[in-house]
Amino acid sequence: MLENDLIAAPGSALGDAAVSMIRLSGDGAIQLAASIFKPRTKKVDLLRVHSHTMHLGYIYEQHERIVDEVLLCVMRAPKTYTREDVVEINCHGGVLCARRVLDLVLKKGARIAEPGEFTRRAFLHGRIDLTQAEAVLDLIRARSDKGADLACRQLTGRLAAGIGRLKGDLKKMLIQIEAEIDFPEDVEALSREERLAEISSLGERVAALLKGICLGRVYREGLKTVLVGKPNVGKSTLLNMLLGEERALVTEIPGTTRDIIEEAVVIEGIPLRIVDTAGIRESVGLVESLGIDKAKKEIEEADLALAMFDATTGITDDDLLVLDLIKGKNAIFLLNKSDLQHKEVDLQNIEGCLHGRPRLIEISAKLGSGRKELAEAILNIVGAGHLSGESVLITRRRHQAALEKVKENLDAAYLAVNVDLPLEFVAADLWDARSALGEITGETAAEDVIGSIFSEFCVGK
Ligand SMILES: Nc1nc2c(ncn2[C@@H]2O[C@H](COP(=O)(O)OP(=O)(O)OP(=O)(O)O)[C@@H](O)[C@H]2O)c(=O)[nH]1
Ligand SMILES: [Mg+2]
Repeated sequence: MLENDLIAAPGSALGDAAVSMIRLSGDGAIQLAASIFKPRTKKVDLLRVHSHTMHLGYIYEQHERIVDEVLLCVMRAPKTYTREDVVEINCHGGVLCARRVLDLVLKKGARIAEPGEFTRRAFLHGRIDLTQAEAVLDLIRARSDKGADLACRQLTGRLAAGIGRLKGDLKKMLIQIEAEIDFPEDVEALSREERLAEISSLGERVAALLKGICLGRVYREGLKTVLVGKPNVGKSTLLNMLLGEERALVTEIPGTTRDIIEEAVVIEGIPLRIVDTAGIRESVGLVESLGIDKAKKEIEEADLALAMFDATTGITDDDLLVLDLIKGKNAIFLLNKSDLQHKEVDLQNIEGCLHGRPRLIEISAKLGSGRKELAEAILNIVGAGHLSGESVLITRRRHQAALEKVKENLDAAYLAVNVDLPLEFVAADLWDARSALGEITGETAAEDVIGSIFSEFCVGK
């Protein structure tokens, strides 16, 4: 792959639409466009037009055959998405027009872009850092308003700036330490207390960033939430209620749901991926027990379990199986069918089993009652209540892993100062911390990490 060779790709999804866009970037983009473009106004010469201007005209093949009427935008390096010459050809919508224009530019010498290659070039040319490239991807894939807001914030460089400030402060500390090592006579040394205070204040800032991780990831990926309970307790009814449509089959026969059903729903701004599962019980037929095995696997992978109990039956042996399965998981307990008569002893029974757990929320999945209380419980679990509008949230495991490394290195540096190890040791830990920060923004990230980030992109971005 050459650094600036000419690439092309559809910039919009191919399908029936009013307008489709083909984007070109790299050396010769404007020359190629000029060779297939005939302006409506004779005076326009694409090779000379100002940067960031639009031009109406026709794309044509040899023998003057017109391929499409287009609005063509010329953007000259370096003020472009990729920092290369970029041409965007807005042609008529529909698969065919875009295909014909794309085929023509490929025939004229452009190469089809790899997924994420435009954004990769923006990164390689220093226009954006790795966190901003990731934000582009998150924005495209956002599942909720909040997720999109977070991605926008990250795109403007908020996270990058925060990391930059940490890096700057680390650098100041390192300069001081190196000076103390190299010129002990000329430099006034920091006291041990001063140095410890500096390191621990940095450590606190990193810890604060790490705190927001769970929530950031939830907004990006959705909270994986599994509906679990014995057969017939009303899991599928609850799924349908939350979705507002009859998605899952509901019958009065226990064992109705056999396979996993997963749907996305946004509750109070929190995106959930809700999974309906087969009812859990002992001794059943083969197909149902396969369903139960799948349910168990889903429970293991879930961020949150909504454990449902039936007010009309009270706690049974099957409920005990359910309680056992969700041991140690984030769970919310729902007492369903509260619209029906329930036996008083049963409620006490269930609460007896839940000691130390949050309270039981009474709902009626059938009538739709208890939704507000359930939403509140979910907000509480993800900690969204403590989120201020301005906070920077970490959304990726990659960032989390790097920040944890930074924290470890800072702790090691703290310890080294505390036990009066030579300053060289402290410096080594701080350098490691700095390099871990660089992994987040991309300066010190390994090539395969960068590659795997861009491989998530779609073609044309
Ligand atoms: N009265 C009342 N009936 C309910 C309520 N929720 C569910 N039901 C009824 O209970 C029966 C079972 O509901 P489902 O949603 O199929 O139960 P499930 O937990 O998905 O059952 P399986 O798929 O067999 O595990 C149906 O007849 C529902 O109409 C409720 O809140 N109140
Ligand atoms: Mg069901």
